[in-house]
Amino acid sequence: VELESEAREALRGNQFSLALQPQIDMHSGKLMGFEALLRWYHPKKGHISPGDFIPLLENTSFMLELDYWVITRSTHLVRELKNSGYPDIKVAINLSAGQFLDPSLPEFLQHQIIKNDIAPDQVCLELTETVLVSDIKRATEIMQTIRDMGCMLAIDDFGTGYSSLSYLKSLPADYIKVDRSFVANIANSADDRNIVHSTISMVRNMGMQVVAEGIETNEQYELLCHFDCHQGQGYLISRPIPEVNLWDTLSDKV
Ligand code: G
Ligand code: G
Ligand code: MN
Ligand code: NA
Repeated sequence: VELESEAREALRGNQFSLALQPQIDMHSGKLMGFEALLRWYHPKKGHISPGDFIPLLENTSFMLELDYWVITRSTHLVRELKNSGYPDIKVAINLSAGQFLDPSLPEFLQHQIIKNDIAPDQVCLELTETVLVSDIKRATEIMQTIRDMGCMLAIDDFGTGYSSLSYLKSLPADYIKVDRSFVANIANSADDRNIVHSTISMVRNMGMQVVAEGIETNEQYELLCHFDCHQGQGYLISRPIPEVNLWDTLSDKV
């Protein structure tokens, strides 16, 4: 409760920002988009990790407000990228369970897309398996609504939850993000290598694409390429880039 009022204060005081982690096409190396990651810089406590504050805010009314701020900020960033000569870059936004089930989400998203004059498929929403299993029927309906608008959907942290393969088959998703705990061990664990390889084949056969998370070594990158993984992100490619440094980084790299 104390954290909630502190976080409200922080949003008003501009203590929240985004860090953008590049997502690339594994084969060409081309920059496809960025995952937007929330950052809180507290004037006294310094950086507070989302892993620490998001779970604590998750059941507060403020979490929704913060989530909508992330959407507003991320869609505006896509507009700024278009203005700066990067017309096709996508942004991937992490959604909390509360926001995904919030009835005003589709309309809010639609409004931001129109306001910024960006293409709906430049916005990808990342959902975790926990969000989905809470109410799979309702979740599937909302996913369908969002996809009908033309936005993209990704299943985040894939493999860490309890989802079954039959449920994967019925989900209207575009991307499956293989959790970094599997990627971390593909070079030294035959089991994890097999899991990742067969997940990629299966997802591909279902008409979806795989994004590998947490790529840290060349060996991991090469294995994933060899398995025909579509996209990847991780420290090897780039750490999340603070929004204020994004423009310098882009002009250096592209
Ligand atoms: O950036 P970092 O690795 O510290 O993120 C930790 C966790 O916080 C990750 O699971 C990530 O998905 C989550 N996260 C980061 N940014 C956001 C956000 O804007 N909204 C939500 N709901 N979760 C986020
Ligand atoms: O749960 P989610 O996948 O949204 O979490 C993303 C988090 O993972 C971000 O907070 C980011 O800082 C972190 N991350 C991104 N790339 C890597 C990586 O290569 N290695 C590790 N250990 N963490 C990463
Ligand atoms: Mn994510
Ligand atoms: Na993840």
